[in-house]
Amino acid sequence: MSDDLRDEETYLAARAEQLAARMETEGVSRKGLLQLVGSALPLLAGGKPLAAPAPAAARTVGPPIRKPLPAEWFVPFGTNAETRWDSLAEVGYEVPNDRFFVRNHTATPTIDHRTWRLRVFGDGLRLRPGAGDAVEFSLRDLKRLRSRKLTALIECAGNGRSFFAGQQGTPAYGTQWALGGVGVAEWRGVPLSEVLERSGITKAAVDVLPQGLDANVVTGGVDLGKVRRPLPVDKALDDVLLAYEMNGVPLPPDHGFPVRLVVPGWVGIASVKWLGQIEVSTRPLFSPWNTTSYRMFGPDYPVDAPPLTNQPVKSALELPRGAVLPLGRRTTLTGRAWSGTAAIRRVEVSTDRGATWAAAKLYGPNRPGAWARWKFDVEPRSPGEHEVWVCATDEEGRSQPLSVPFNTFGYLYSAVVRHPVVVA
Ligand SMILES: Nc1nc2c(c(=O)[nH]1)N[C@H]1C(S)=C(S)[C@@H](COP(=O)(O)O)O[C@H]1N2
Ligand SMILES: [Mo]
Repeated sequence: MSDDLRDEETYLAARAEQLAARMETEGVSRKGLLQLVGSALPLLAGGKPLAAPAPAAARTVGPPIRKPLPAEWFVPFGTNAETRWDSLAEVGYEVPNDRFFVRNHTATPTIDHRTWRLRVFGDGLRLRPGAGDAVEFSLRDLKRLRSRKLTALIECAGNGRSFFAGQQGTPAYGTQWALGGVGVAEWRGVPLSEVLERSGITKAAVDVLPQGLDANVVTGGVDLGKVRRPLPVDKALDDVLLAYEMNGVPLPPDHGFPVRLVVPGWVGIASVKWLGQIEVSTRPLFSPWNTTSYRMFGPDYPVDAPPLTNQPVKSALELPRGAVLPLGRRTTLTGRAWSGTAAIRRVEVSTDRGATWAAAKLYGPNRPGAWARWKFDVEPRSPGEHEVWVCATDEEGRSQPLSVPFNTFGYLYSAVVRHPVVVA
């Protein structure tokens, strides 16, 4: 495999070709793949079998999410729960751990940090003679390495999915999140690059495959195995953190205790929780999470569209939908805006359904890979039902459109969200 695969674009193109080749060897035509995906049957699951099982055993007992989910902070969706945006009006730049959204494919596992080990293996490592077939790190080993703090946002690729139905009349398959599948925290841990270098990563490595210790994901009668999603080596060696702290305390069970990845700017699925092992490979790797899901499918996308990487530009109001704004009195609307690629340049607000826009005031930190807070004064003069529209633009000029092309799984909804309010 050529070194060119370390370059992200070449890499993605090569991977798309490999996917197409795999589809052929597995007897699935391009049209057939579309149909499969349309009916949400993850038949292309798998990829090559894993070299070895994870060492630490995880048990699952009790409810899928461990922490309390009070109705004033969360909207629950089975194994997932989204943060209520109106509850963020009261909090600072970071979302406190007890309000941070949870996205679990199965359930939060119980992991004993004393026996937990991170196992790094694969043909992309040069292992010391006599070192066996893998390098292992205990939690104590990781904590001995120099730590780094990283304020970063994690957002589910499906965040905002419900607006495909609600605003565009085309419901998408999956959890019907409003906008609360997102949060910013201050993470602390060890750069993934440090752990990969210490494990002996070679120049020939192109893909890194982190895998969680939570239960296998079974869907439609098909066992997809453990949650795992290949990361190009460029990204893995860039800004990815192996986090063991969230907002100054050990990672809570629901957020990946004892160690998770934090992959800044990328779709949340990249930030694998309850990390158990990392394969380092000289060939592109596949899993259901970069083949049959977390890619764009649908009539507006090519069948070999690449795996999703960065999140788009979005914004949200810290206000309940249908909130009552007092007639003739000044009210300050607040919210946040973010982009998977850059800091936020400006946020504009319209109270006349897009006819005119006015700039909101950004305040506080405005970090790439996290979010910017903003406020906007309104003094409503006509009673009745209105809408507040918010449009953010990032430092690279990406803006929120008024609508976005449909995709089957409803990923990356970045259009302006029309927020209903009542003036009375
Ligand atoms: N092992 C594992 N990692 C995982 C998941 C999972 O189900 N299992 N869900 C992913 C998805 S889809 C998202 S959006 C984020 C959510 O992180 P959070 O629950 O800490 O908010 O974790 C990712 N990491
Ligand atoms: Mo997600």
